[in-house]
Amino acid sequence: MSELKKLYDAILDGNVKSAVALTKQAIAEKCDPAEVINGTMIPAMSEVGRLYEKEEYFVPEMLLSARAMKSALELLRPLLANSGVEPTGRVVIGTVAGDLHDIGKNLVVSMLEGAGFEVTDLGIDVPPQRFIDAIAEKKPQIIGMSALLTVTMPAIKTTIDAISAAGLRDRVKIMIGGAPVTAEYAKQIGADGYSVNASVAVTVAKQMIGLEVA
Ligand code: B1M
Repeated sequence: MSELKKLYDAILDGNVKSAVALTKQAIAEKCDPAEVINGTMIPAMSEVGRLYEKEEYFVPEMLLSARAMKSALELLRPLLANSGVEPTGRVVIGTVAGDLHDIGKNLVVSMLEGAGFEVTDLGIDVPPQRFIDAIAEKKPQIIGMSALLTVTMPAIKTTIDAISAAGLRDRVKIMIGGAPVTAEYAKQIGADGYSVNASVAVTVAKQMIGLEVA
């Protein structure tokens, strides 16, 4: 499909309307959904991440691109499920108990989905038991936790301790993030990794499951 470059640009520009129209066209033309995602959409989101790291894009641009990516992905996801394409990896993510902030976490979700991860988003104010139940149910390789308040940061440790007490700690890698969180804090409370932003989260997640990082 000659319009794939336009789809790439639509995601880069955060143009939801164009991204949806072009994806519908690709589906109508029977393009391979995996090829559209891997060859066009993921590279577009990688470019968004690169521009963000170079400070040429900022959070608003990243949010718009993430929204365009998500809208296009929603159209392709049912086709992918039927074509037997394996996800890059599985992640269960949530904002910890007591914390209602989800803008950053949602960006992390979109970037991970953009990189081909299957993400289960538990939402906000997630108690430890829901993470534990999701490990049993979804069998993720990675648990992601977000906290935006200094008063909710300890809930990350409480959740890690609860996962350990449930005997599930060795089944998952744990990545944490959020404005007050640091790499040092991650080490201190026994998380496996920390990410400063949504684009680095993809790199950290890939490293956690032993994938090569470009
Ligand atoms: Co609140 N809030 N807020 N707030 N809020 C902050 C965080 C605050 C710093 C504002 C301030 O005082 N300057 C302050 C926290 C102070 C502190 O504890 N150190 C604060 C406060 C105090 C509060 C309330 C207590 C206010 C009140 O009611 N008195 C209250 C608490 C509610 C609760 O959670 N229980 C509250 C409420 C709210 C709103 C509901 C109004 C709203 C949230 C809406 C929503 O999320 N749907 C809100 C907002 C919008 C903010 C600010 C303004 C913006 C947060 C944001 O979305 N940033 C924020 C001030 C600020 O940060 N400048 C503030 C943009 C987002 C893209 O960045 O979330 O950092 P961020 O995510 C980044 C990285 O951190 C990282 O990647 C993301 C993308 O690059 N990341 C991860 C995040 N999670 C990750 C997980 C990972 C990896 C990376 O792996 C799993």
